[in-house]
Amino acid sequence: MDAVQNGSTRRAAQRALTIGVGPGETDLSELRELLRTAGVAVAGELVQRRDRPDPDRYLGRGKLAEVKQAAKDADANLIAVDDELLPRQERNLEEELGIPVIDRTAIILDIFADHARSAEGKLQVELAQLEYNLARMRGLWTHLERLGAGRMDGGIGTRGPGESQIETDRRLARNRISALRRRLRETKATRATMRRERERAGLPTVALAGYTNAGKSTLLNTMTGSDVGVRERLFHTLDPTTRSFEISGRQYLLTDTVGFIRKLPHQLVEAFSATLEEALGADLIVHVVDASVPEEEMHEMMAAVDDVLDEIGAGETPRLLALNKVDLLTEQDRSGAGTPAPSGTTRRRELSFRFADAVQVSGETGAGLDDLREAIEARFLATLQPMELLVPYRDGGTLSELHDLAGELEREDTPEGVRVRARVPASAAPRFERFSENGSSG
Ligand SMILES: Nc1nc2c(ncn2[C@@H]2O[C@H](COP(=O)(O)OP(=O)(O)OP(=O)(O)O)[C@@H](O)[C@H]2O)c(=O)[nH]1
Ligand SMILES: [Mg+2]
Repeated sequence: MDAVQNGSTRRAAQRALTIGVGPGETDLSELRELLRTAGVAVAGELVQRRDRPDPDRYLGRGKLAEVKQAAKDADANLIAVDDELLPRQERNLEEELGIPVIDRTAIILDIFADHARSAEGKLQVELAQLEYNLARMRGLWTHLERLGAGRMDGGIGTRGPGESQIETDRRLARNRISALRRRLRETKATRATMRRERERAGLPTVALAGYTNAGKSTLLNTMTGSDVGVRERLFHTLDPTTRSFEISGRQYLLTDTVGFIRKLPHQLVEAFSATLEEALGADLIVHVVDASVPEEEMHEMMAAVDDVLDEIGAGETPRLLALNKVDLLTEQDRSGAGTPAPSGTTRRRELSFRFADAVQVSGETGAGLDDLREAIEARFLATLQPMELLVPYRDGGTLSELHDLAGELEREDTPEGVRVRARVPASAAPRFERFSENGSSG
C-alpha cells in the first residue's frame, strides 16, 4: 500500500531526540523501543527531573534551550516525548524548538496504523487517530484527503456561511467519526453472532492478555500448534486470533489479543474495546508476563495490564498468571548492579515465592506448558457441574457432544440407553437437563 510505503520512507529519514520528565529516574528505553518499531532512529535523549510536566511547555523554560542545543548537536529533526502532550504543550514546544514534536500517543497510534491488517482493526485505528487529531486539528486535512474525502475548500455545501476552515474540518471529522462508530457497531453485531455459535458449542475459552512483547502469540502457537505472527517488535498482534487445543481430551479455545502498554492511549482502549471485550469475555484470562525483565519493570507492566483489564470490564474474570520467558533466566541475569546476579534457578525460586499461584513457562522452549495446561484445567474443572444422564441409543449425537465438552466420560451401557456420569460446563448444562436422572445434581 502506498500510504504505508510513503510512511516508512518518510520515517526512515527521521532522527528523534527523546525527552521525558519524571519525579525520579526517567527510563526512556520503552520510548526508544516504540520509535524503533515505528522506524524512527534515535539521536539522543534528555530527561528532566520534576514532579509533573510543565502545563504549558512540558519542560521547564531553562531546559528548553538545552533541548534545542542537544537536538542541533545530535542532528535530530524530530522531538519525541514520552507522555501524551496537551495540544497547547505541543504547539508551544514546536514553536520554541523549531522542529516537529511527536508525543507517545501519536507514536503508538502510528504503529497501530502500520500494523492493522483486518478491516475492523483498520477502522478501530482510524477512529482512534481521528479522535486524537480532532483535539489538535493537525494532520486532519491530509488524513481526510488520503481517505478520498476530497478537497474541503470551495466544494458546494462543504462550507456553511461564516464557518471557518477549522469548523469545516471539525465537522467533517465528526461525520467521519460517526460513520466509523456505526461501521464498528455493525462488525460487533456480526461477532456477537459468531460468539453465540461458539457458546452453543460450549467450549471453554481462555484468553491470553498481557503487555506487548510478553510472548502471547508465541504461547498460542506452542499451545495450539499454530503459526500466528511473532515478532520482536511492539504491538505485532492487533486482531484477536482464536485456536483450539486439548487438555485431557477436552477441547478448549485459546484467544490471542492485542498487547497493552503503560500510558496506553485512551482513544485506543475505547476504539478496541469491542474487540477486547469479545476476546476477554473468556472463562479464564491467562495474564502473560515477560519474567525476563527486571522485577520492578515487571511489576509496572503487570499493573498496566491490570488497569486496562479493569477499564474494559474484565476485572472480574478469573485470572491465571503465566510468567513467561523463563528460559532467559540464566546466569548472566540482570538484578541490581553490584549485587551478584542470581542464577536462573535462584531467580525462578524467588519468583515462585513471590507469585505462588503463577506458572512459569517458556513459549519458546515449551518448558512449563504441562503445568500451564494443568492449571488451566484445574480452574476450569472447579466450575463444572456434575451430571448423571441416561442417553437413549438413538441420541448418539448427544453422546459425542458430551464427549467434546466433558472429555473423559464414565459410561455404562444399559437396556434403556447409555448411563453417563460427566462434568459439564455450567453454561452447557441446561442442554442436557432432559436426560438427567437426578434432576440437576449440584
Ligand atoms: N527467549 C524467549 N523469547 C520469547 C518467549 N516467548 C516469546 N519470545 C520472544 O518475544 C518476542 C515477542 O513475542 P510475541 O509472541 O510476538 O509477543 P506478543 O505478546 O504476542 O506481542 P504483541 O503481539 O506485540 O503484543 C518474540 O521475539 C518472541 O520470539 C520465550 O518464552 N522465551
Ligand atoms: Mg502477539
